[in-house]
Amino acid sequence: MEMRILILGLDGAGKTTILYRLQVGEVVTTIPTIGFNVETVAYKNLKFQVWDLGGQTSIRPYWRCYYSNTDAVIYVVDSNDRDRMGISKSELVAMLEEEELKKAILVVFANKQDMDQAMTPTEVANSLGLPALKDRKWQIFKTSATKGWWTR
Ligand SMILES: Nc1nc2c(ncn2[C@@H]2O[C@H](COP(=O)(O)OP(=O)(O)OP(=O)(O)O)[C@@H](O)[C@H]2O)c(=O)[nH]1
Ligand SMILES: [Mg+2]
Repeated sequence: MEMRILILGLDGAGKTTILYRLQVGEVVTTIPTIGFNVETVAYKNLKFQVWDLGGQTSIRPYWRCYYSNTDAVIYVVDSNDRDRMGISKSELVAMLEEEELKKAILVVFANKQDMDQAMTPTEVANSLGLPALKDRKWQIFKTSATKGWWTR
């Protein structure tokens, strides 16, 4: 059985870096994603079809074209981007209201934790309003896609 996973979040959050970290275990040089990247990631006897969508303002409206049959969403946040935490929250809230994603698991990556001024995962969770979510399983991880680690 193959699980379908979407990686969403604002532009520059680190989505593409995470996708290739997961797939090949390396940091790749990225350019802003126009459209999407999709890769198959195998882990033990599991197979994931992972979609990484572009996060720029003008292409966020297309996220919804990819929602159907999604098992999990990895929502990536640049933990240093305090000024846009509110925008990130509204995009997340709008996404979670979509009927097609009602059963999807939400995993938040508080990314770029290698930087000095990073908000803590608790601060990120609160800024995104995660504690107030109803009928949604969610989990937050602190990650550094470039350094290559993630932890609860
Ligand atoms: N310091 C640091 N930089 C990171 C980390 N993850 C990604 N970056 C950098 O952030 C920049 C943007 O990363 P991308 O993976 O292209 O971001 P994206 O979310 O795919 O952006 P869009 O495709 O525009 O939506 C790149 O220069 C990455 O190297 C991280 O954990 N720490
Ligand atoms: Mg990208």
